[in-house]
Amino acid sequence: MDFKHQSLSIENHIDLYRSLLKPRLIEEKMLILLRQGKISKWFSGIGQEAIAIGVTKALNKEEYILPMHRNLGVFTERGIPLYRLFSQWQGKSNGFTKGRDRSFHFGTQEYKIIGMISHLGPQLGVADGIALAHKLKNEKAVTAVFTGEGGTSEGDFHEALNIASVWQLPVLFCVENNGYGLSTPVSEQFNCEHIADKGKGYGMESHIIEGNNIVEVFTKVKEIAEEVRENPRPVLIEFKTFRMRGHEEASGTKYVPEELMHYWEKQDPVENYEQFLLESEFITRDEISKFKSDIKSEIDEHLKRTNKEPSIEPDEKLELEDVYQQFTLDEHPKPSRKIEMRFIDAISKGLEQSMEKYKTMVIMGQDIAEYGGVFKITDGFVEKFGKDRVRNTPICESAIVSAAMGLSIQDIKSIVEMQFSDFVTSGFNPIANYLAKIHYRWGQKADVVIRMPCGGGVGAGPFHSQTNEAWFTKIPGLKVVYPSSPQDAKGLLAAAIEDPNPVLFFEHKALYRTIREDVYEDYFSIEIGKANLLKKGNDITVITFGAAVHWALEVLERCPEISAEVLDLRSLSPLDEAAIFTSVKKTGKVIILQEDSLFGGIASDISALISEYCFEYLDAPIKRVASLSTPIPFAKELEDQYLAKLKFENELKKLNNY
Ligand SMILES: Cc1ncc(C[n+]2csc(CCOP(=O)(O)OP(=O)(O)O)c2C)c(N)n1
Ligand SMILES: [Mg+2]
Repeated sequence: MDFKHQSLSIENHIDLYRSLLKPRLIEEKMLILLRQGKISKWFSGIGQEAIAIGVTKALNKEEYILPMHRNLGVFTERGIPLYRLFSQWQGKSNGFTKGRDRSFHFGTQEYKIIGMISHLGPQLGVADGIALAHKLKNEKAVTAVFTGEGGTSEGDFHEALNIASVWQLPVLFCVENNGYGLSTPVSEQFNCEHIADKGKGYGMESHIIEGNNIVEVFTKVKEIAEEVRENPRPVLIEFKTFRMRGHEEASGTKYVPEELMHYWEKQDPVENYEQFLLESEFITRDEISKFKSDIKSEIDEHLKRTNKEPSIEPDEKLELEDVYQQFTLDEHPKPSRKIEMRFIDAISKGLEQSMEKYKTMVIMGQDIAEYGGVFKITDGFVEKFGKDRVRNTPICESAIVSAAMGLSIQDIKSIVEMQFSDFVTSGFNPIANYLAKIHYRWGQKADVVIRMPCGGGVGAGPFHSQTNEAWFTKIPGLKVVYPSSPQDAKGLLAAAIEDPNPVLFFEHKALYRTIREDVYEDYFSIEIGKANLLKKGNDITVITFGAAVHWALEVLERCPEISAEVLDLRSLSPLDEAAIFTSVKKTGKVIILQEDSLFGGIASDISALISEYCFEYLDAPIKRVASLSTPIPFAKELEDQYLAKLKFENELKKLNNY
């Protein structure tokens, strides 16, 4: 290993060495604690420290780093007090997640570190979003994100690199190729010689760096970072290194051939550098001992502090409160003038007004720029707001949702348009695991609205007709809004955008051009979580939402003899339980109508809530009416049979006569 470099003074070398030593010594201590059962799991970075330290040193303190599970050096190099790290690993309240998530699964805005989620890949797209924010704000900054070579097999890697290249985002994609992903050797992970070779396929510059050589890592990454700050673009960097211990401590290294282990033992980044410093007479053995004992006393002192900290006292109320960021809607003068709008116009106008209100807000989606989106909702937006803010995306749902997360980390609101709500499956992972959980985990907001054009009755078959709200209503941390009228759509969309929490905003396609009403022309908002009593009655409560609201109203028009209340939920999470209970207690009979197929839909939970809290008031069994338990079919005859719409009248009459 060649550690000579003309740009480095002796002081620089010593500084690099001390930094390199710290994670090594902390780890050695942690391995002891692990054996004593004092910490839960440990992902060792022994042998790979030069990468985390070198990259972190090459960046400015205000530039974001997104580390992985072996990157202790990122945390130590950013100067996080050790007791806070120890508290985090021991699940104490002084850790970064108040005991809610383990090991390196946390971020901190204070130190500009955005920690991973277990799923690995989404980190890469989040880095895209952070870098996009720098680019939009004209800031000269790079963002570094880490992944292992195993993680590069995930679709997120491909999507994130592709987006970064198409948008020329200043991201350093740092791949630590340590030979194994758990027990899987690189030969079973990918079929090319170097990961760096993939850069070409993305139209991206790439480099191979000797990852165990701190001098090479630091000087090369510093040079690349300096260039990227001036000339923003993504760079793929493959660091060749090796994982010297098991994937985590329990999993061992039996599957690693001995000669490979021996080869890499000789490449140890700390020992080799130490040897070089001694041979160059930059440092003496006494100085090395002193550095080591200083670090060891720091570790011991901070451990004592962590150990003195009491264990967490569980507080259910606090846990529930932290799932969402608390907020109140902005006050606006109530507009007076209403004009007739179709559902689609209300959404389009609402989006436009929020784009005016939030000057940095970005909309991202497929074909939404010049083309105006497949439903023409953002038609004309490019002319008004420019292409920086109205962004066509490649077909990369997952990394775009992750990028929206990255924008939120940089305090920029964003809206992601799913072309059809059905396609959200391709972006499900970051929604369910990143956006939904991040506030609870470490208090970071995910200020993203995901627009979901959904629903059947349009003859579009199983992949363009689903109403998939139930996939999200069961995930704490998400809000789910589902308006049925233009006025609600406009007001709730404004509220969803004001809300710093992630909101899934369902827009039923069949309503876009069929439903019209007078809507406030100027900006206004409607609080999320409040149902709307559309029709008063005495005998039956009809609970529904979305297009089904119109199905119910149509039937009730035909059946004037039935005195029914119609409760339009508007928001499914949070759910207006109070409004549901009030109406059911008044009428004593309830029918819940949902467009989705029956099992596991929101109707089932509403039914459970009513039986639990209103049982004594009921005069009849609760009735759920939903679509057939098949995928939604294409042919009109089959779709009519599938949808709950035609079943509703009969079931309503039966319940009325009960
Ligand atoms: C989506 C997903 N699949 C599988 C896993 C389980 N898993 C966690 S880490 C890991 C190996 C990662 O290998 P690599 O990216 O090379 O990183 P390394 O551990 O070698 O640093 C696996 C399979 C996971 N966490 N997430
Ligand atoms: Mg690996």
